[in-house]
Amino acid sequence: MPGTFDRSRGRALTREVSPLYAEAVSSYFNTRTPDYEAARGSQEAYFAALRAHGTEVVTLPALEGFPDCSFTEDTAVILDDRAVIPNLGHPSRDGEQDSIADFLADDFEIARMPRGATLDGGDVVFYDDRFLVGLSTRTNREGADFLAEHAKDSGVGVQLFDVPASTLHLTTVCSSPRPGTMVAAEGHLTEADLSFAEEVIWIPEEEGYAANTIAYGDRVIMADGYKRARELFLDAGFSVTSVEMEEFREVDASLTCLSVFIG
Ligand code: CIR
Repeated sequence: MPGTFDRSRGRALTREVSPLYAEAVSSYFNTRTPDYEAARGSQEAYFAALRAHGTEVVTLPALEGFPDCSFTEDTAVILDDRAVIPNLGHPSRDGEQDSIADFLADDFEIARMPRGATLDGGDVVFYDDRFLVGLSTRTNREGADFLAEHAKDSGVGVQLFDVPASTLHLTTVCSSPRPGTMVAAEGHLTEADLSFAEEVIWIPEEEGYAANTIAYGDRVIMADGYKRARELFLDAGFSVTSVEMEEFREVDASLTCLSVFIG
């Protein structure tokens, strides 16, 4: 339907964890050195969860010199037959998007951001008729405006949110698992922020990491180990698959970061 975000998840573009994973950017938890082998194991479990829900998982090799390269969500925003390719907001990550753009160029028209505009795909949450876009330490106004121009062509609106510097991305604190529904972490967003949604599942702040979900109809994939959030999803009529995410959380990454859906 024009003007409605397509939630189909036929193919996911992913990238192997970098052998330099121990050097991944980590601002908020940073309690120990991230472990490459453990992250690889979690990534395999994540791929298996996507495949179990019918997604074809396309995995590019790790990108030399980019410790965060497995977080492909940040490198492209897909809008119908167009891929918006941002300038990533962290200097150590800017450049990851080039090979993603090359890969996508076979199937998508590529729209590259002008210099000075920055955006991480992790600041874009897809809701039915709009993109929620976070203005954050990674995404600036020019980046959001560039995305908004392209979204307008597809009949999709953009609603901006201020993301405080203590939170990496907008997807760190919310997601939209099914039409009409938002999941959001308490203490980060307000009812007024999400007044457009028919239903909001509020996750208690101490389990806020679990507000980042990937869903297929009424089946939700969530991070493992968040008991209250799991109960809330079950109460809301979802069946639940969980994936161990601790090694990714260590570098501020959530479930959605590990893929960009491309069909
Ligand atoms: C970063 O700081 O850029 C990475 N360590 C984590 C990126 C997570 N990406 C995402 O939430 N979309």
